[in-house]
Amino acid sequence: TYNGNWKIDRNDNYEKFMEKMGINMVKRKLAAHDNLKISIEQTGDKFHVKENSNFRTLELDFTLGVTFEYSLADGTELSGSWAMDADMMNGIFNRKDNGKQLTTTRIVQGDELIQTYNYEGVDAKRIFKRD
Ligand code: MYR
Repeated sequence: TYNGNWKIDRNDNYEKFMEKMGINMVKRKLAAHDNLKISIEQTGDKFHVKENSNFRTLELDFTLGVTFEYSLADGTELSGSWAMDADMMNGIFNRKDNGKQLTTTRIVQGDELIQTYNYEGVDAKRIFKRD
């Protein structure tokens, strides 16, 4: 289950990913140590997510398969949706500014939640532990 409180433990290739996203170096350095915590409450196909980091606090609701809007901490706006594929969440989002696609997955493996990201051929991971 995805339910619970998760805090960032480590990143893999996240700075390169952010660079591909066009995020400047100062912001990348800050974002690599953002102390991100996410809290997930799933009820059927509905999710309530709380996000807390050095940058911001926000809460959002989404339903699997239903398009919603999401803004990154730097203001980049995305539109897309999550789907559930067996035990894995698959997200397909598009940037509103340039139309390019960002894909993301979440899976719980052991005591870790692993989120992957892909943008324009660059992959990254953020790995969370239960908080
Ligand atoms: C959620 O389920 O937490 C909200 C929806 C997440 C949408 C996709 C997030 C992509 C985040 C990419 C971070 C990139 C920073 C350059």
